[in-house]
Amino acid sequence: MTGSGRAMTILGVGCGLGARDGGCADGPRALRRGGMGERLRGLTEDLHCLELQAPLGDAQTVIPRLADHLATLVAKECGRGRFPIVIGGDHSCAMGTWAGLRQAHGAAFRLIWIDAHMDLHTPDTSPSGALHGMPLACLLGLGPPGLARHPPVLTGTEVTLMGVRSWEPEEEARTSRHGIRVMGMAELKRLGLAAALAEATGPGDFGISLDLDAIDPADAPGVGTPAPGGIRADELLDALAPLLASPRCIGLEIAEYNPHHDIDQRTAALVETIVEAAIRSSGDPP
Ligand code: HAR
Ligand code: MN
Ligand code: MN
Ligand code: MN
Repeated sequence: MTGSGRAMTILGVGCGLGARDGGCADGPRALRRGGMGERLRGLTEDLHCLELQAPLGDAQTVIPRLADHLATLVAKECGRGRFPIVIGGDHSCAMGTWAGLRQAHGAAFRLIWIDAHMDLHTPDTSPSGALHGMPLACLLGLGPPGLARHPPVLTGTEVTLMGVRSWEPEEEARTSRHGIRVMGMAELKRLGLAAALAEATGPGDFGISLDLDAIDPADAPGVGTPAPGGIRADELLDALAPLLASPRCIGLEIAEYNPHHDIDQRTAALVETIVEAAIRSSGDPP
């Protein structure tokens, strides 16, 4: 099957400075060396692949700059009518991805944040100081200068957190304070993933930020902070494919792929399958 209607750009972000285990810096490169780009190019006439590599330096200096750079690139690709797929790297890339989409996309959009964690820390509440525990807070305008997005990229009521099962009390307090909808594993099981996703997207435009640690470690072992009891990969793929096919979907981010923990390329294959779903489904005219 060839011939996709939607032009796409994959932006790899080789940065692990936001995580304690920085191995996800090698994620985009490992996927490229595994031949993902060539295989995907066989599915579509119009796929571009870009790769950013974090320069040497400390997280506090490098990550804000990288986020600004990524935001500019994402906005540029969107402005050219291309669908952006950002592949991390640790989840701090989200500060750039969604800032760029906010810049480029005229209308409001909802964000579905699929993650075992809430990523709602600020430096004063974080137990680890790791910046990949903070990107959602930064998008809401919280956190230190340089990291907090001003004006905020999103308001809490535009965000749904899905699959969370590991958080600190200060993060939970922020979900209430900002009106963030939280769907934990029990609720996902009760509603079913497809219905939960439909509720999260609402009737308008939406983006998807997928932290691979939301998926059960049995299906996605290649992450730095695995959390047992996650979403099964098959269910996620089934529920996600129709969303990726929707013209209302404005962007996709897949973060935290850590090739050093992968087993039999299981996680790499999953990343590729998700991107492939986005490409295959894009044959429908908008
Ligand atoms: N909440 C913990 C912290 O901030 C664990 C963070 C792990 N974060 C991620 N992001 N993998 O999704 O220290
Ligand atoms: Mn995350
Ligand atoms: Mn996570
Ligand atoms: Mn739109």
